Amino acid sequence: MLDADESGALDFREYLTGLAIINEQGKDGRTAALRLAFGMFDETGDNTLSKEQLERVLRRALPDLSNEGFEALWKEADASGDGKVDIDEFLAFAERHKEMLPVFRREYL
Ligand SMILES: [Ca+2]
Ligand SMILES: [Ca+2]
Repeated sequence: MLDADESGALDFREYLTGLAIINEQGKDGRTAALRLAFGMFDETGDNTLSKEQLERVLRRALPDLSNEGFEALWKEADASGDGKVDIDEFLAFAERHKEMLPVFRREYL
């Protein structure tokens, strides 16, 4: 199933540290850090996030997320509907869901 290895956890912590920093900055700062985060999430290096990769990220941020809730977020994130989330889709999704930043921070930092 999900490839929950140790390097994935470390990457996520780095991502959260980045989020904590960018939360105090404007959109440009968030965009730069979110690009870095996207690169860490994209373990396969093909510049897209699979559904499984995004689900792992969102479930750590939102432990109570239901399957239906995740499906709704996934459909929103994958705006083009091609089954992958590219960097532009990821940035747009993150900008619409800034409420997740304090959730990440409270749970993991
Ligand atoms: Ca990928
Ligand atoms: Ca897409």
